[in-house]
Amino acid sequence: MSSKRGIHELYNADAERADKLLWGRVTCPLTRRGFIRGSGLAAMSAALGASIPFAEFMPGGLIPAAFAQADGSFYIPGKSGLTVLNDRPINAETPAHLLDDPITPASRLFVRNNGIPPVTDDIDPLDWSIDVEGEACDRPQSITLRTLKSRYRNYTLQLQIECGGSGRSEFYPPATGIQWTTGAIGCPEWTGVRLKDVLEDCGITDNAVYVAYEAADSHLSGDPTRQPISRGVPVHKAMQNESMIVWAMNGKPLPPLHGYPLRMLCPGWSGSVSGKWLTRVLLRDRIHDGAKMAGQSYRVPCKPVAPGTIVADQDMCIIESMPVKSLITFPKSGVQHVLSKTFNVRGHAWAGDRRVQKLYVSVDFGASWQSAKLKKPANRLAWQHWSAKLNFLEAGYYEVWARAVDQDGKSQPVVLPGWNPRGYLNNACHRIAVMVNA
Ligand SMILES: Nc1nc2c(c(=O)[nH]1)N[C@H]1C(S)=C(S)[C@@H](COP(=O)(O)O)O[C@H]1N2
Ligand SMILES: [Mo]
Repeated sequence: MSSKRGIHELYNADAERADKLLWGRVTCPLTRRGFIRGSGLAAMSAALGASIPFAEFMPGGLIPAAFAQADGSFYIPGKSGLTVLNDRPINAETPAHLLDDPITPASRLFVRNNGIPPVTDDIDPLDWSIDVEGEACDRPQSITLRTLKSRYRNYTLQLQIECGGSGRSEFYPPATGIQWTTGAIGCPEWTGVRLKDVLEDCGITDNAVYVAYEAADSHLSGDPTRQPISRGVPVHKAMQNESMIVWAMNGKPLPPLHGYPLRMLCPGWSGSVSGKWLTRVLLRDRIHDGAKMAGQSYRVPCKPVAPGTIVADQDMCIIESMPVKSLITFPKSGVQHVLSKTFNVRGHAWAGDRRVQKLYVSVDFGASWQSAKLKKPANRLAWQHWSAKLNFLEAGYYEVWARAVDQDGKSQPVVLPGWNPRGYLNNACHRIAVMVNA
């Protein structure tokens, strides 16, 4: 069902098609010369993290050497092991077993791009500026990264970011959009300033309703008047201590694919509200009406519907907090295990805006559950680590299932949650296969 494919597979099947899908590169049938320009070139540059002076001579149908590993597989520079999804530009997710680190390294954070990222290899990041303005702003200002760093208190927090569509591939009838499995989630450590400190400094007024971002990436159509995405959050979410403007991830400048040099971060909500390559912060006196705010984008039916129902736009409500979820990150699904030994299993759990209260595991397809050890988060809105020791009574095929319950008593569903037209918010239990040998 899934249209997901490793990029190497994509190139093997049809290199020219792969080229076209990923970079919009067209190969001339006579000369075998590839033509890459405009947005495709920008996409490849963004993936490489540098401009390509001799791009006009680059042959078509070749995996750029920087993307090809010694074993013949493909990776996005700095993204070894991620699954590249069949879409343009780069979108990639992380297999569950590669999310085992307590703090997600940059190399293992999923990538979700709605447009073509800006090429930023030549900029001086400290000169990058954002305009803070809008109907609900008394003192509009243009603020450079240099000023952000010095004028406001700096904070470092570990915060989860998850795409609203993570898990989409499991819905039936299928939903259009990137066919994420479980890997559009990560929890790095971020450094920046509180959004609320900036908003207060810029004179946020009582009529403020929404805080939104605009960014430097460009629309896939190439039309400079269109934005790929411009979303936001209600003021109460923007004013939380964990809503930030950040310039660093895990102690290093943001990687180009993750918004270098500045991004907004409103953790716990759909990742789409965390604008990368930030250029403007808008204080709106209404619900923001930027790209991908209206229609069916990042919305679910206000009332549950039967699978396959066509829902009118006015009956769709904006997604806010993500639901309770968990992952089994160790061992990898398909592991072989010796019956006499104890089986150690672990992972993370998170619950959008809320805390995770309990984590249960099952080895009998959910007939019975036992409590796992669950740690506190490093700080509010960071995922929580869990672990359990299990024993099996006889050899055979097992599945280990994990199920988290949040502070409000809401549990992950064992099967799928309510169907919705765009396939958001799938928080079904994660499971792994285990072969127990005598
Ligand atoms: N400017 C801009 N910001 C953006 C996006 C984008 O395409 N452009 N994608 C959004 C979506 S849908 C998600 S899920 C997250 C993904 O963040 P990441 O790529 O750093 O993991 O960024 C969000 N911010
Ligand atoms: Mo997303």
